[in-house]
Parts: sequence; structure tokens; C-alpha cells
Amino acid sequence: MNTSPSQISRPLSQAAFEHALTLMPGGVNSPARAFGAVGGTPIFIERAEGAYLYDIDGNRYIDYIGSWGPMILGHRHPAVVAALNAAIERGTSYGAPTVAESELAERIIEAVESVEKVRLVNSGTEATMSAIRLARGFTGRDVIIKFAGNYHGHVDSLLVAAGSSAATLGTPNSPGVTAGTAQDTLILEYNDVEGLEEAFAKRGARIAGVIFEPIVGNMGVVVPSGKFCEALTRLTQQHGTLLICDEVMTGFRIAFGGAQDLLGLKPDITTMGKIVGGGLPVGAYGGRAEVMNHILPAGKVFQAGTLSGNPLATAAGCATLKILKEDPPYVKLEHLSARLATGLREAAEAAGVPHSLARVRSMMTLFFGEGPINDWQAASKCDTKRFARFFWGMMDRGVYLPCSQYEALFVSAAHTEADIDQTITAAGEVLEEVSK
Ligand code: KE4
Repeated sequence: MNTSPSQISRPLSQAAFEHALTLMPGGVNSPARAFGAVGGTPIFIERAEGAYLYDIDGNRYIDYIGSWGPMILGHRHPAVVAALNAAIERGTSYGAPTVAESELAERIIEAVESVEKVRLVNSGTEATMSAIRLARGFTGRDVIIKFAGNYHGHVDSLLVAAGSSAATLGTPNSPGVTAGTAQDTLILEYNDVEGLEEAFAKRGARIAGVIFEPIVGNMGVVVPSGKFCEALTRLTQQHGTLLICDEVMTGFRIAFGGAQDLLGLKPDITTMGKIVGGGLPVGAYGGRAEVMNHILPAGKVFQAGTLSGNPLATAAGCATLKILKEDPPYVKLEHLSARLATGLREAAEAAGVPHSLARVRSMMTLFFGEGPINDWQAASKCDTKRFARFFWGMMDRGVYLPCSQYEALFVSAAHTEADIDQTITAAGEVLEEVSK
């Protein structure tokens, strides 16, 4: 009897996963890929091209993960491939400065108005971890505020569960994170202006930084209210706290200047990743020169990395940002994303499935729960079992969605109207099925 949530057998992925389980914890190198939230066996990918993934069993999928965000141009964009091939001919890593690092830094600085200086690292996690250390080093303070439902990578001081009440400091939410680490982190509700006011009234002089997703992707897409954006800016300025805008997902996605450009925010530090590496491992953090000059060797806040600014990664990043600047895909992305969102909404309404769809430009989430969904408390009430059935129904129809209700799907410049319409047709069929 088929116990898999999928109606299609994928014997090679099944065998590959069984072997991977003997080698790596959970058979994966990131839990997000383990399909824990949807059940079944992760699908092993052979290759990708444009808007499509091809698994090792010979199936093709329209790809809405895009490597969890980086592939805004689609897979194997010719200019990115050419830049990588050229870079490989010159070697892969030197452990010494290269002009390509300066070019990528320059491209980031010219794109993001609030960034005057930038440091390249190897992942979004490294960027946020370094930004938090910088905020603490710059202010001489300890407390960091983050928001429930916001994810900033596997940084010890952010792997923290909310305290007993909004105003109490955090407790570890992963083994290996010490109470000493968690006690300097305060978890508040996203969009909760009063909670933010209260935290600053109670602890303002101790707060080194506030880190937040300007458009949340990690509880599904959630948008900040204007009042929340205003309070973030006002309270951090009033109390000498650094505002850390985590644009690892939204940077170069929402707009060339990031979500901060759309929202009119001017953070002290911005963290980036994903798109900025064009599919290779690049993270970055940048901000006002006065703040960034505290980073070693200009200043005393330590941060280092063997492969930071790696020649292959900077080649892919520069090629990607060059295209985003010189041939911006944002109008096309908006057209395709709006078409998809309308189609998904109409399909869910026709099927009578309780839902709300949140979209900002080319990132969106179809929540299996009534809206409005403005924070984790609301998002956490979604019907994740129905989402899992939807996920596998779409997968079996050749549409690869993020494998969790609490993620964003991404449209790329390689998608076509035909891809979008095929996705909508599949969604109509599957939503009918899961409505029962
Ligand atoms: P990485 O260390 O995974 O490069 O970046 C961490 C990170 C930081 N900030 C934001 C807003 C992020 O979304 C992420 C990582 N995003 C997840 C998916 N939503 C990565 C998927 C994974 O962990 O495999």
C-alpha cells in the first residue's frame, strides 16, 4: 500500500535518501530540505535550467523555491555561467584580496542607499551573526530584540524561545544554546508596536540592536504595518540602538534597493545573502561607515572567514547584480507574480478552502487559514496538514513549491505565462481535492 503522501513513485530519490540517511544527520545538509513539514521523501535533483528542476527519476518541475530565493534570474543564466567559467580558469580561491570583491561591494553599496561600507561573508547566518556582534560592539550593550516568526539563520543568540511574557528575556530553543546566550535576547510579536514601546521603556538603555525581516518570508509572507516601521525607526534612534534590517531574502528580490527601498526605511545595518551570491555562497552585512568601521581590522569587532569574497562566488554575485541593474526583471516579475496570485486566490475560493494569500512583488504565500495574518500567533493557526496535501498534489503535477506552510514561494525572471497558467490549473485541481 502506498503510504507516501505522493501518488508518484520516485525510486531513485528514495534510494538516494536511504543512502544519505546513513551518512548525514536526517540525510540532508539543511533541515529545510528534509520535507519534515510535509512528510514523504525528499526529491533528489539532477540538474536545473531556467525555471525548471529535473529530479534523478527523470521528472521535471516548475521551480518556485529557486534555491530558497537566490535564483531570481532562473537557473544557469548564460551570463552567470560565463562569469563562473571565466573565474574557474583563473583558480578558485587565493586567500588574498581580489578586485572582484571590490566590484561586488561597490554593486551592493550603489544599490542599497543605507549601505556605505560592506563586509562579504559566506552565508546569511554569518551576516546576521556578525551584525549582532557589531551592534553589541558598537553600542557596548548586550540585549538584542527579535520577532517571533522571523528567522535569521542558526545564530546562537537568535535560537531563542520567547520568554514567559513579551517583556521577559528569552530561553534557549535549541540544545547547545546556553541560558547565558539566550538571556540577552528579547522576543517580541511582529507588528506589535505597544510591545516594542514597552520593551524600550523597560530596557532601552540596554538594547544593542533590533533585528527584523522587513518583509517576512519565514512565517510565510507577512508585511509590516506603517506604524510598526515608524516605531522601529523612532525607538531605535531615540535609544541609541542599531536597527538591523535582515534582507537576506528580500535584498534585490523586492526591489533593486531591497525591501527598505519599498518601505522607506534607513537601517543602521543591513544583512544580505541569497541573490547577492547568484546561487553561490555569499552573505554580506553593511551600513553606515561610522558603524562598519568598527569591524576588524578597521576597528576592534572581530570577524573573519577563509572563503569570504571567494572568486567564484563574487563572479556569480557580480554577474547577477549586473543583470539586475542593467536589465531589471522587476516589471516582468510583478506581472507574472500578480497573475499567479490572482489564479491561486480564485482557485482557493472556487474550492471553498479557507485561505489567505499574501504577496509582495515576487514572493508570496498561500496560507491555509483565514486572514489577516500579521504575526506568528495568527500564522501558527494555519492548517498545515492541508498544506502538506496541497504540496504533494502540486509536486505530483510537476510544480515544486517550498516544503513548508511557513515559507515564501518565489517567481523568477525565467518563468513564463505558460508556467504560471500551468501552475494555476494544477492548483485548481489540487485545491478541489484537499477541500474534501
Ligand atoms: P543562510 O545561512 O541560510 O544563508 O541564511 C540564513 C537566513 C537569514 N535571514 C533570512 C531572512 C533567511 O531567510 C535566511 C535563510 N532562509 C532559509 C529559508 N527561509 C534558508 C533555507 C535553509 O535553511 O535551508
